[in-house]
Amino acid sequence: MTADLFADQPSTLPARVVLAPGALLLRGFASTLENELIAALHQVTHAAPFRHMETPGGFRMSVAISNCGALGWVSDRRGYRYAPLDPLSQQPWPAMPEVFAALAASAAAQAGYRNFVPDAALVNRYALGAQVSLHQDRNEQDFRQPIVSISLGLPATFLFGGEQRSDKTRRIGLLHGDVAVWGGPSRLHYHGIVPLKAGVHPQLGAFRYNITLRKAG
Ligand code: MD6
Ligand code: FE
Repeated sequence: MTADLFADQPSTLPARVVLAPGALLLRGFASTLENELIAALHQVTHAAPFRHMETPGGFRMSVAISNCGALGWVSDRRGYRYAPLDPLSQQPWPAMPEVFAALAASAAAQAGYRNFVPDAALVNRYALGAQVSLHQDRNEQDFRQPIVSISLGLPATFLFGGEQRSDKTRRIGLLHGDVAVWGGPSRLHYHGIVPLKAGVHPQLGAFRYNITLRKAG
């Protein structure tokens, strides 16, 4: 039956999902660029290897991170912030690959945010069990600027809440090639990622990667 043949195809999911006013999920928006994105991801993380940062509270983050662009998001006992140098190498972060910036600008435009020019791309790597607990993204200078988030590799469940940590959360599956654009009235909404389930992705193995692009400075 036709319905069964196509039941697992992303094309049966809605192409655009409004998560909240200002927050839009573009299903498969990165799919045609997957090879370029994966090559750029490997290039960046070869130059600035994944590492587990320490939280201000002294915990080791389960997600491994890297960055590229003029600014990189870092965490240590002093807090969360953007820094121009990789604390491991004391060198500038690798340049932002053109494919990251171009995809981010085009996704942002789809959601109505024009002229988005990211200066920071945080690369997250999730292994089995890695998670990000509910948080707000508030280390950037200008909350009028959106955030663009690209999902690659294994699927994950995204939690999306409201302005208060205690607000009810919605669960959304994020798949390889999905792009979320996030800003405006929901820019400071709480969100997180539930612990990654086991799996093997044909190109990316046992991991989920997320590239989050921002105009941080
Ligand atoms: C992740 N993402 O998808 C974690 N933050 O791995 C985030 O924390 C996030 O996807 C702000 C906007 C979009 C995001
Ligand atoms: Fe976030």
